[in-house]
Formats: sequence, structure tokens, C-alpha cells
Amino acid sequence: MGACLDQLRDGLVVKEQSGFFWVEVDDGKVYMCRLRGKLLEEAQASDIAAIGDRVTISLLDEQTGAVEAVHERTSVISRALRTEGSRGAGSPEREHVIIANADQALFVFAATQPPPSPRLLDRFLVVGEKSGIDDLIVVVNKIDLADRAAVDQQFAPYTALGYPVIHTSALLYIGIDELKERLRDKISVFTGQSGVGKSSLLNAVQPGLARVVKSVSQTTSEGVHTTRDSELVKLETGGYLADTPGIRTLNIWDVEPEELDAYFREIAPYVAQCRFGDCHHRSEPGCAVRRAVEAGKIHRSRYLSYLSLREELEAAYALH
Ligand SMILES: Nc1nc2c(ncn2[C@@H]2O[C@H](COP(=O)(O)OP(=O)(O)OP(=O)(O)O)[C@@H](O)[C@H]2O)c(=O)[nH]1
Ligand SMILES: [Mg+2]
Ligand SMILES: [Zn+2]
Repeated sequence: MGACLDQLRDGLVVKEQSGFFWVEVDDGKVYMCRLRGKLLEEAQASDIAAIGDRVTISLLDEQTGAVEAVHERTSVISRALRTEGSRGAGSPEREHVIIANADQALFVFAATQPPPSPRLLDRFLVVGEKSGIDDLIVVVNKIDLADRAAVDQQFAPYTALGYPVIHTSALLYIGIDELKERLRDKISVFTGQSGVGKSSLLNAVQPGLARVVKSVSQTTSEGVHTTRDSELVKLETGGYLADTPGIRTLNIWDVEPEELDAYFREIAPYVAQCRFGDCHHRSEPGCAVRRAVEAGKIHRSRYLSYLSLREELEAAYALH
């Protein structure tokens, strides 16, 4: 509604919780905002605003405002959420935006407790490759609980693909300086399962922040201290780091079965050599991808991830 021009400010969404957005404007002041009515309607099918979004707000008073417009995104990490009732505006899924405009994504695993899942990592990497973010990094936390050589071996296929793999221990402060260096002056996000230590790492990177961390006794009963909100924390070294709630899995959003092979770095180059243009890389004759798997040029575990994700996407698309 007729907000005066001098009450408009551009800002960055730094926190989101239950339909409220905390927007930091140029002078560092933060306003708590709701979405304008017209944006609220669009927000039924997708997150119109999320942490990392650049927005224009109108000021209502000293503390609050309204989001008037959301600027175009340079990258977006999303997942599909199964919907109930009208939330998805008639669709069985809606888009949940984890973060907009991130420069890099750090996929956090625990070396153990819980054990790392290559299937989940491959899923993260597909979402990362789709997102438009250039820097995708694997963080293996709780390295104090595992044998480093074994961890190296486990993640070797990813190092070979050019994804940096960093070892950390939030507990013993291992690898934290390297992590800090990578975070400097960038907008970064931690994504990973519950209990891998995302909040603990953030606290190690920026002491005094006191992001709530589960006590050891609570790790199995999942609950009280798990992170519920998404927040971009301003780093002393410059840049922002987002801590996000742990996710059990990441349902892929907006990837068609036919385009999946493009998001596997080592599979993509073979696709043009398959005999059939619409090759699924399953059992078709003359499949260059399968040939590369047999020849050891594509890691079998990655190929199996491709097959299982492809099946999942085909099933999802059949529903639409
Ligand atoms: N041994 C060990 N334990 C750790 C390390 N980092 C975190 N933990 C423990 O792991 C548990 C979970 O840590 P959190 O930081 O709450 O995990 P999170 O990923 O933020 O979990 P959600 O908020 O539920 O997504 C806590 O009991 C931590 O003390 C580590 O490097 N080594
Ligand atoms: Mg947490
Ligand atoms: Zn093929």
C-alpha cells in the first residue's frame, strides 16, 4: 500500500522463521518483516523469499517492515516438500528454498555418528550442481572419532571429481582455520543431516555466537536443541554463513529425469557418445556411460546413485 518512497530500503534476508523475515539494510539495522499480500499468494507454491534474498522493504516503524519485492536470484538451493491441503496451490509438492544467492555450499557429514551416506552426498551434489553455485565443498566433521586414512579413502572419488573435501572437528578445533579461510567474504551455507555438527562448526568458526547445540544425550532422541530456524550469521572475517535445520533427506526439486545426467560431472561428458539420444544409461545398447563404468572411468557407486535418483525422478514425474 502507498508506502512513501523515502520509506523504502534495500536489504538482505538474514533470518526466516514461521513466515517472518529479518531483513538487514545497508546501515546494519535489522527489521522484522512480513510479506506483502500479493507476494503471499505466490508464496503458496514456492518460497518467494528466503535467507540470502535481496529484497526491497517498506518501513512500518522503527522495528518492522513489509517485503515489497524480491530481487532476481543468482543461485538457489531448493528442495521439494510434500504438501498437504492448499499449501502447494494444488500441486503435490512445493519448493522450499534453503538459501538464495549463496556463493558456496558446504555439505556437512560426520565421519561417524551418523555414518556418512554416499547416496545422500550424491543427492546433495546434484542439487548443488543444479543450483548455479560454483563452489561445492564436502565437510567431514567429527574427524576425532575416525581414522583419517579410512575417511580419505571413502571420499577419494569426490576429491578426484574436483570437490574439495575438508576434515574438521568442532570438538577438537581441527580444520577450523582452513574452514574459516574458505568462508571469508562469501555467502556460504551448511547443509546436512541432523546431528552432524553444523551448529557446532558455526560456533567454532565464530566463538561467542552460541548457536544451540544438542547435548550428547539428546543426539539419538532428536529434539530439544535441534536447529529450527534458518539464519545467516555475519562473520567477523567478512561474509555470511547460514546454519540450517538438519534434513533427513533432500528431495530434488525441478530436475527432469532426462537432465539428471548433466549434474553428474563425470557422467555428463559421455552422454553425447551414447548410441541413442534419449539413452537412460540403464540397459540400452551402445551406452557410453555404462561402458565407462565397466572401464572404471566412472565410479560404480556414483553410477548407482545416478540410477536410483533417476528412478525416483521418473516416479515423481509420473505423478504429475
Ligand atoms: N566427537 C565430536 N562430536 C561433535 C563434533 N561436532 C559436533 N559434535 C556433537 O554432535 C552433536 C550434534 O551437534 P550439532 O552441532 O547440534 O549438530 P547439527 O548438525 O547442528 O544438528 P541439527 O541442528 O539437528 O541439524 C552434539 O552432541 C555435538 O556436541 C565433533 O567434531 N566431534
Ligand atoms: Mg543445528
Ligand atoms: Zn547411455
